[in-house]
Amino acid sequence: MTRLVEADIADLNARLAEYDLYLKDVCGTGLAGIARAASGKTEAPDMASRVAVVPVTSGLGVINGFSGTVAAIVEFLGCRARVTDGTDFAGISEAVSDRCDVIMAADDDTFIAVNLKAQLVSDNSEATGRVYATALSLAAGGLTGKNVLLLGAGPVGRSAAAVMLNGGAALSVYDIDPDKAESLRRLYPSVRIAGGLEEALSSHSLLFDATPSGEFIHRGSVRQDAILSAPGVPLCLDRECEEWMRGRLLHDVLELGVAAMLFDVI
Ligand code: 2YC
Repeated sequence: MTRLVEADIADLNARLAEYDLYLKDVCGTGLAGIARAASGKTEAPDMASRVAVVPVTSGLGVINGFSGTVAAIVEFLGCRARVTDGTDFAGISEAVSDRCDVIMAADDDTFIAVNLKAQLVSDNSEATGRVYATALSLAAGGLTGKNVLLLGAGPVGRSAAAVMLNGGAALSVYDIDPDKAESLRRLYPSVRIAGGLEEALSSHSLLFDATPSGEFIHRGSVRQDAILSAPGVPLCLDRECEEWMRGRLLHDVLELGVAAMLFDVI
């Protein structure tokens, strides 16, 4: 996953309610509903769970606003959340002393949610692929027998592929690294490898972008009826195409992934 910068999440908290309504419009349910569907759980989530978000200073260090934004998303979803005063292991110690149920924390490579009591863990890349595939399925009225084009066969794309194939999709994959596309096909032999990007885009109305490339898809390349589920950061569409696809585009930089991680572990 691409490393966020402060500007990516600056006004995210203020837009949560509006984004939730947008998701309800596109998918028929909002952030919590999509995340609960993606968790595959039938029993009710424990909304009394208390969540601690622990800032991590390793590697490139803390991203201003990251922990606070994660906590705000968790609170929007209905659980109590706080950012620990301490960072790293001091923060973990504080979370346990405060009897928090769930710890959420991210270093440069891995972002996890851990339920200490239930001994459950959720990884952001796996959860993000799964929740965005669930959102595409909800927006499309199911994927059974439908052709879907997956752009990007990395960790998020691989997780999404599992869900979409399990949902009955006929999946084609395009990756600028042919070895990555080929390794996905070895994992899932029914997957077809798309030859060229433009031809693949013009022949698919269900699209999934899990690439870290930005603004490489333009309005002329996308079908009128296309729906795009795009966890990839930055967004794969140029500005004009993004506007044109409003109402048929699922994209954010943290919200759906954090929601999925929470409902995976509570
Ligand atoms: O503030 C902190 O605690 C930092 N250690 C957080 C670093 C997060 C790095 N990862 C990312 O920016 C992206 C996120 C979308 C989640 C996964 N990768």
